[in-house]
Amino acid sequence: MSKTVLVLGGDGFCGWPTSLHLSALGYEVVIVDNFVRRRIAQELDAPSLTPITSIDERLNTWKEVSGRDIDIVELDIARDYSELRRLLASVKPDAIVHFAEQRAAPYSMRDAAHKIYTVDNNIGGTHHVLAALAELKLDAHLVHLGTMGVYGYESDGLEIPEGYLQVRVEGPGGANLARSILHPTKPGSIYHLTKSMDQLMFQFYARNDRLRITDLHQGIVWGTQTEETRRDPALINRFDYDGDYGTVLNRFLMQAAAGHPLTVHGTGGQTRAFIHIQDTVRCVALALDNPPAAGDPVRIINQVAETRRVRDLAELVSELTGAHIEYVDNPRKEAAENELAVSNATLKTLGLEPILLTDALMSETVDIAARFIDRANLSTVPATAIWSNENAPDFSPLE
Ligand code: NAD
Ligand code: USQ
Repeated sequence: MSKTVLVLGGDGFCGWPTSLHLSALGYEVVIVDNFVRRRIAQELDAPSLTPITSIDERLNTWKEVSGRDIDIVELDIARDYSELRRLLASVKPDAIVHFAEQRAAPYSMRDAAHKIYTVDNNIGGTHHVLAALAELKLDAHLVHLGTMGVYGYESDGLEIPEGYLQVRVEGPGGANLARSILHPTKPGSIYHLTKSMDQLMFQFYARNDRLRITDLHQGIVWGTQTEETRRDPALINRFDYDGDYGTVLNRFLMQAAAGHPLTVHGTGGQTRAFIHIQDTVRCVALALDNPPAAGDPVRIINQVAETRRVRDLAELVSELTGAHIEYVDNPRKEAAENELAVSNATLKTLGLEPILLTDALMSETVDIAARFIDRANLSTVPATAIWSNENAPDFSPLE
């Protein structure tokens, strides 16, 4: 019998292609989304560069090309606990993939209203899912999308392990005691802070209620299309390029297509982890296939293909496209230069052969950006959210 999976946030950049991939693999997929990402795009005046269709058109097209149904439930998981509980009680999913959080670090740092929204939405939503699973005594495997950025960025080159740190501490009478602790976090934005807080909730519910939880600590996702979203123009994935939601490599590729200089923050010495969207969907499927047992600690997996330095990425894109590089003031508070080494042993053991950055794949993304460049609002390209409290406007754009 096929398994049922709820995809929370299944209309978003990672959630949509994952929903299609899981449906293609034979899962019965139910998307849960409140479409806040589409409203935030309006707030920022920065719609997806690609012309994404309505959720109904997306799902009807998928039915036409694959013969498979995906259900949609419009629900705010952070604000409507009783509806979420009712849904879980009636669907009784085998698994839940949780993408439904506010995921842009700059957006989370705009002002107090955006900080509060990000914390309420992300912590509230995650906790509602956990509380409902515990209350209903459902044995669904929860796969959450976390982030590499919870650990902060040091310069000593220590390899970041998968979630836990084995430490030895001095105990009573000078005894040398071993402990396995959650790797300490050092979040660099309110958004990353919410991912650090998610981790403690997962640890509590895995221990107290024996929930089966996998937390995928993902790097920066790049690219747009996957095997399934390429099957029809109406299935196209979203492409964010603005100063809040655009992530660095996709921004550079879009900027190259627009004839805009590549906006390197500071010296571009920040080293970050990257993964292509095609691998995101594969990794989620691998995680679903390999759940922890009830009573196990949270399974933490680094979902990363490779690490790169921002100025090196800019140089690669510049060589490929001829784009000019501009070093701009860094609006963030982050180390000017850092090293980053990350273990991705688990996913490799599970069979992932990570897609690495190639000219061909970068060119595909530049081509997509070029095709839709007339849709871009270039005034939204500069990153305007600054990591300080000065001049914060007093309004809540989401009301
Ligand atoms: P996204 O903003 O494109 O998608 C998130 C989706 O969740 C949107 O469709 C939004 O409408 C929905 N959503 C948000 N709050 C909700 C709520 N309260 N109730 C119901 N639906 C809600 O983001 P994304 O890029 O697809 O990221 C998905 C997840 O993956 C996030 O948790 C993010 O932290 C994580 N992640 C993303 C990246 C990346 O580079 N995009 C990297 C690492 C981790
Ligand atoms: N940067 C530039 N120029 C730009 C944009 C960004 O130099 O035009 C720099 C930033 O200063 C930063 C780095 O590039 O040092 C990465 O920025 P980003 O916006 O690509 O990534 P980040 O804010 O870390 O967030 C993104 C996703 C988030 C996810 C995270 C994974 O938006 O949801 O959790 O990547 S990670 O970085 O591993 O934590």
